Amino acid sequence: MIDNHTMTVIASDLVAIEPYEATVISIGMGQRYDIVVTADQTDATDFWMRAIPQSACSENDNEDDIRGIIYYGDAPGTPPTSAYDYEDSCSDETDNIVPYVSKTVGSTAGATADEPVAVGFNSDNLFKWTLNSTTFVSEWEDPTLMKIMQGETAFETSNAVFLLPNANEWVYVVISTTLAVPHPIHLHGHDFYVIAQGTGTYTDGETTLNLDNPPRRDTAMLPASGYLVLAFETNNPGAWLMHCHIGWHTSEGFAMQFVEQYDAIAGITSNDTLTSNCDSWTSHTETVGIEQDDSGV
Ligand SMILES: [Cu+2]
Repeated sequence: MIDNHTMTVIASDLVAIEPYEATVISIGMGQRYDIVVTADQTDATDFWMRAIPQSACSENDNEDDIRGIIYYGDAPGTPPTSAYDYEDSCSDETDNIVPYVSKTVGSTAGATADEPVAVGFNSDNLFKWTLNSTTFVSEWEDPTLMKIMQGETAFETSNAVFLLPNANEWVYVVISTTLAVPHPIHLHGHDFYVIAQGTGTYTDGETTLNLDNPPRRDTAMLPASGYLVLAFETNNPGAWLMHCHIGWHTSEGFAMQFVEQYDAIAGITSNDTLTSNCDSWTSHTETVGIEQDDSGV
């Protein structure tokens, strides 16, 4: 928020939306908003811009002091302004977001990924997150794209691969949790459609899906003790990671990957670039002595 100013929000995660006015925006980790602010105030020349960690989903010893100064004129002074009221929740802006270019989601999915979230200790007594019972571990020395380029089709369970072989069909991803912890869910390779999001239990065929121009973005909140249903169309071949955007959750295995249109990937991937990137990484890890001691993401 910027004291005394109203923001016009024009894009969420770089997707243009019907502009809306806001004094406060709830931003989940990994989310981005584009805003327009008009410098039209006459009561003061210095204003606090505030980032306030919401206590419902974070802990921060400095929560009142994450601030900057917006000033009119040549030099900043100490702002006399005070903050807008806000609701301390971990909610998303979903209800405000209407993409400018309207798109409709297919009413039937060619594939559905059911991904319940859980947490616990693994056989090595390490604290791990799981999606559909799997804790993700990447193989730095043999990454998914490399396997695909070499024609390998058998992935380790811990690679947490969900295969989407068919082009141009709709995929629904149902992510749910019974734990009272919200998670910002981020997907690479697509602007996904947020077709359902709420607290409680998602029930196939009963929970209402919003297929008519829903928010389209790449990070959305899985509410605490709730569900998030995403959709995307398999129109972008690749190996795409989906993960929680809380860093230590990802480190603890909260990730999976979609291998989309396996047969089309090799034809659009430069083996030289991939090999040289991987070689550089391998020699860097050896030179610096980096050990992979977590999921590797
Ligand atoms: Cu998380």
